[in-house]
Amino acid sequence: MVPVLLAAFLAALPGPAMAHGGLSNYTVGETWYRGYDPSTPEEDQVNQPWLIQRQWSTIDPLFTPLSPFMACNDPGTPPPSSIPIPAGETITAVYYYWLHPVGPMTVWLSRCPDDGCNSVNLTEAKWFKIWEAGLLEGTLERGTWYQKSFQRWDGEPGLWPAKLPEALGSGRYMIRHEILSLHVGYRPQFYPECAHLEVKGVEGKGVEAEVPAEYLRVFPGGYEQDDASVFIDIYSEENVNTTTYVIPGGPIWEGLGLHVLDEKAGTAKGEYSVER
Ligand SMILES: [Cu+2]
Repeated sequence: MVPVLLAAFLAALPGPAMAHGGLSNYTVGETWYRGYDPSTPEEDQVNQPWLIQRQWSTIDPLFTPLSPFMACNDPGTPPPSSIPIPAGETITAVYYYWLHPVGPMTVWLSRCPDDGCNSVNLTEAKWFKIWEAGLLEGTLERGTWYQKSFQRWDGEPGLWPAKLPEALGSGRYMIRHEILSLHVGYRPQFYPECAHLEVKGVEGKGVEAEVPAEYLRVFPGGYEQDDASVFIDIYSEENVNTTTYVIPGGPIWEGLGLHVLDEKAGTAKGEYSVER
């Protein structure tokens, strides 16, 4: 496990000219963990001991929830390392130049076998949602989505903190952050990225004990092909006065001691710097 200092990231940041985006890296406390960067040569990253994120080859989105890469993006190749984190701790996902304002954001976990996450067949992995945020106030088109509060035009990172459940069992997990952008009618854009976690939590708690089956989803398949929250035109006449939005993927199960929506996107300045 090789935590990378902030300075090393700043040297390797992609330029602001990108239209789409993705999850660059993660912080836990004051430690930064470096993710994959599609704008850096693959051979400089894939087998590096610092890599804790599954590989994603482009900042472009997936345009259908039926994509075989819905779980962990394309190609989703597993990393050599994982992020050590206690149950109940907050992990912050770091995005650069995130510009889209509309659509839900969700965080999911999948428990891996005891020998780790590398052998997991991603299209069979079972995920449970631990965090979500959608429309905060107002109408679909003119209201405020959490995603908008996360949008940054100044090149500063957008920070997305999410707390792991307190009663999570010890073991290996994948964490999946998904942004769904809905700014084009009936043309959803999915931006999933996954990292590997080594969670220190409740000892001896097996995979089956974690979450009831009805809360588990598999990707692709986790969203219905005709899900009205996915295939939606926020600008349509029928939605002019719509002030509610159901986040796809089903509810969060709070049986793991999770209290949702008590955290807002952080600001970049100072909070996470290791060089104060
Ligand atoms: Cu985009």
